Amino acid sequence: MLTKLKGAILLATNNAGKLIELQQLLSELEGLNLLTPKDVGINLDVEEVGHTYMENARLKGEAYRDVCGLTTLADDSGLEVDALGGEPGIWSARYSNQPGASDADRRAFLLAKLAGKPRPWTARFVAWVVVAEPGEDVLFWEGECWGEIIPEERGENGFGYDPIFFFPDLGKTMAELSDEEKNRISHRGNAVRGALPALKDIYQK
Ligand code: ITT
Repeated sequence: MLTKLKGAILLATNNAGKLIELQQLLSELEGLNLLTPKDVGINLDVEEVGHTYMENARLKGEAYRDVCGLTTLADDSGLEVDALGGEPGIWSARYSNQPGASDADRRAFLLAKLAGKPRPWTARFVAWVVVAEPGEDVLFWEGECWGEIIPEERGENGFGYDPIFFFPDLGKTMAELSDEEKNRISHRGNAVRGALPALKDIYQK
């Protein structure tokens, strides 16, 4: 159901793939102006020094909120592979042995670590979404989805580890899903759907 809302929310991410997904997931809040860091002229590189997704999501949400003075939504997320004891986890964006690594480099690094380990390589994606409103306590939601890592890349959509994250029930990787299909089952989709009622409350005040 569409809800007419007035106001603006800053989507505090430098990750273009995440940004597109957040824009789609929040589009049901009709009338809400979804702003990017570029729209408000902010270029922040928040140091992710937290020990949990929750802490890092809070660091990002509060930093952007404090600079722009707008209600801000941030996401901290990652991939956890059971055979690697939950790695890369909060290090997912930095999982590599080379500076300036790309998403493809990180996927190759992960697969090299898994080589020789018995399959299936079960894994989950996790997302923590925060909403940081000026003058209010920060609100949090968590979302997850389960699948397995496969050794060959499949699909062109999405970003990050999507081409090697496989859903056995669907017979597809995350990168073989359309944006809508991914959002319906993804960790980020699940977390953002949790946040929608609170966002409606905030903007209907
Ligand atoms: P921001 O902090 O600016 O939002 P980031 O990419 O650095 O961007 P994170 O610190 O939360 O964000 O790192 C999340 C990483 O986890 C991301 O860079 C991907 O490598 C991986 N990841 C998270 N969600 C994913 C998804 O939906 N599909 C594929 N990989 C994902």
